[in-house]
Parts: sequence; structure tokens; C-alpha cells
Amino acid sequence: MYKSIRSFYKKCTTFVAICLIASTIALTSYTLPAKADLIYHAFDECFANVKAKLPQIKAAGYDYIQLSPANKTISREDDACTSDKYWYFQYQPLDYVLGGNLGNEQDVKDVINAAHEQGIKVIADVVLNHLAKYKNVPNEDNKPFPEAYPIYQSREYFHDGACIQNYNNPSEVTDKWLCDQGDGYEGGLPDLKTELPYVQQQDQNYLKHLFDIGFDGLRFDAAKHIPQEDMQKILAVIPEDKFYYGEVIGQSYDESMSYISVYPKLSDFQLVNTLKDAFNIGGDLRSLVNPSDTKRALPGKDAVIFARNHDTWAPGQFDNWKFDDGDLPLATAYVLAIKEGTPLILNFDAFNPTVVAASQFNKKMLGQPQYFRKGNEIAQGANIPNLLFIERGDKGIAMINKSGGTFDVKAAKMPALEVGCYDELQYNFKMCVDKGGDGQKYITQWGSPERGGIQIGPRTALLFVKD
Ligand SMILES: [Ca+2]
Repeated sequence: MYKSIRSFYKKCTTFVAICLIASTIALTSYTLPAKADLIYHAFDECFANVKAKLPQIKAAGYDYIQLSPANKTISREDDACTSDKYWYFQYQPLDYVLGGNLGNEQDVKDVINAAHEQGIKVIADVVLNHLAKYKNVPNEDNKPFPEAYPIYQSREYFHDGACIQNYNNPSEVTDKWLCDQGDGYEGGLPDLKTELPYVQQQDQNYLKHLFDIGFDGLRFDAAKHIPQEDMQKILAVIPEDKFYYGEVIGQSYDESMSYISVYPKLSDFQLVNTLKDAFNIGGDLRSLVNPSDTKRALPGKDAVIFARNHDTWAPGQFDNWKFDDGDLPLATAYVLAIKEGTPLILNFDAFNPTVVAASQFNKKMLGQPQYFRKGNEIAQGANIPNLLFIERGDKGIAMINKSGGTFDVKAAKMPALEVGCYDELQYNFKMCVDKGGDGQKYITQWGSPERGGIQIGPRTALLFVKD
């Protein structure tokens, strides 16, 4: 969603920047549970197209597919199956029955059943906070608000028409309308009274129907705009074994985490901000060492993580969080290389070769501990802002070089990895590790047997796993 409130986010991206100096980077080893599953976000894809793409999605290692909202929304002026131009119309519900621009109920069932046959689970994107803008509602008879809506035809179901102005006022955030800047509330998204038992019942009926037809999980759009006590009641119908998470774009770590008692996981925009700072010119990749320790990312167990999602992709909003084309695969590789968090990969990024390799790395490293190795323990000149080394036990390592130049050293140590050779998953070459005469481990082969050390090309992520 959030097409409608871009003005706010232009203001709210001033997170506290915490600069870590090299000496404070913790060399902490982890023994935490295995990383959760990978989510392929089939953003604004017609359900029949997703079904056709299932073998490719399966081959790339995804465990979940998140579909765009499948309920009835306003019609689009573009062809929803081939264009993303009016993607945000999907986030303007007319009714809580299936059958929208991306496919009818049978299409939804078909993709769920086909996904299940491949062992892939399916997540529904659910918008309960608001309905479509009144001016977008089909209304041949010129019915006044809200009589033109198929559902909720009485004003009693809506909060009074007023736009959110102050995002620091919790009651305003939950009870006023999301509006475009300069647009009156009449151009805003009518905010539903989720506190009403009748509205909660409609929401529960919809969620139950989604589970009845086979959905395995849910994403709650605009979760920050629905009072937590209302959601707790609505969510009571979710079976215990189902996965769900809330979209909360907190202005701070603490604000985001205040929702964790309601949603088992939250979308992690703090990490997006931290990643963007690190990849910016003048940024330092070493600031990506355990960022949740300093509240610059949510704890991984609580977080759905990404470098970009559909909201930061969308033109005209969240410009501070958009990555350069060269950085995006590297930032996404980080998301996939770390141990914790549930990675969500936008469809536009999912088949990038670096992202595919990083997804494989993620799978192969499941259950391995994580350790951010200081560059100076690997090679002379490697403890620099452009480089990051993520060890996964003694079985793998990810190396990221964000600079425009090649990092090339003829001698390098590899302290943690066991002796043997490692396959690089994208570029298909071997790195071999052996013990030197001094008992320390060195990279004795890098690609050809003629050279050791490390050579990482410009703006490159390398992902090595034990062969
Ligand atoms: Ca609300």
C-alpha cells in the first residue's frame, strides 16, 4: 500500500545513524535456530502467471509465495497481468470476496493447489484497514459515500473523514484516513472502524475463507494503522500452525517492536534503512555486523527481511530507500547470507544471478552459525568500508565488495573454514583452503591453481560453500 502517504515517508527516513568504528565491531558467534523459509513475493502478478512460473520459483529455492491482494478491488486502467502501473489499486478493497484484477477465486485455488504439489506454501496479502478511495469506486448512480461500496454501505462503519497529519499521535495513526499530500480526506482511503464487532466479524469471515481455500499464511498490510487490540480479536481465528506477519513501517525500532505481541513477525524497514546507509557512498559495510544489537534492525527471529519490497520499489515513494542497480543484488545477497530473519524477495529481483546464488547459499547454510570476520584477519588491507565477510560455520563464506574497483591480494588467510575446496555459486570457480607451514589456514587456490589470495571484482558478492 502506501502509495497514498508518500509525503510522510519522505520526512520519516531520518533514522538515527549510528556509526560503528572498526574496533567496536563485535566478533560474536551465534548458535541460534536455523533460518526461516524464503518468500517469493509475486508482486502484482496474475495468479495464472504465478502458477505457470512455479517450476522456476521452486528451482530457485523458495518455500513460500506471497500473492498480491486477491479480493475484489477497484478496476485498473492497465492490464494487471502485464503492467504494474496501477499496482496500488490492489490495495484499495471494494469487498472481501475473492475475484479481483489478478484472477478469480478459481485462479487463486489453482495456484495454491499447484504450489502445494510443489511443496510451496502460499501467503495472502490482506488489507483490512481501509477501503478504496470513494472517487475510484464504480458509481453509475452517483451514490454518496459510502453507499457506492458493495460492503459497508453505512457511515457507522467508518472513522470520521480526516487525514492523518501527525504520525507521532497513535490514535491519529489508527483512526484517521491515509491520504495523499494536499488531497483532502475525500481523496483518502476510508478508514474502517475495526473496533466494531461487526467489522471484526467480516474480517474474520474473510480470513477463515482464505484458510478454507488453502492459504498457508497471511501478510497484513498497513498493520500499524489498525489498533492492536482490534487485531488481537480479529487474529483469534488464525490456526496456530499458520505463518503471518504485519507490515509496520515504524519510525523507530521501538515503535516497530511494540507490534510484536500481536504479529509473530514484522516487516523490517529498520534493516532497509541500515542497508541503504551502508551501501551509500561513504557508507560502511562493516556497519552491517549484527545491526539488531544496536536496534538498527529488528531481531531476526521477529523479522521478515528484504533489501527492497514493493513499497520501496514503487516509483515516487521511499526514494531514500531505493538502491542503485549495482548495489541492490549485493544488499539482497546480504539479506540471504545472514543466518536470521525470514527473507522476502521481490519477483523483480528473484532471478538475478547474484540473488539466485545467494538463495542457494541460504539453503545450504541452514543451521550453520554466523560470524562476521574482520577483514584484517583475512588479508592486509581488507578491513575497509567496501568489504564484508560473513562466515557460516566452517562450511561457507559470503564476501561482498561494494566498491567500483577490484579487491585483489595474492595472500589471504581463511581462519574459520575447514581445509578443502569451496564452490562459488554464481561464477562457478573454486577457492581452496589449506594449512600453511605456520599452522594457519590460507587460501591456496582462487579459481586457477596458479594463484591464491582473493580477487573480488567491482560491486560483487561471492558465495562459497564447501564442495
Ligand atoms: Ca485505521
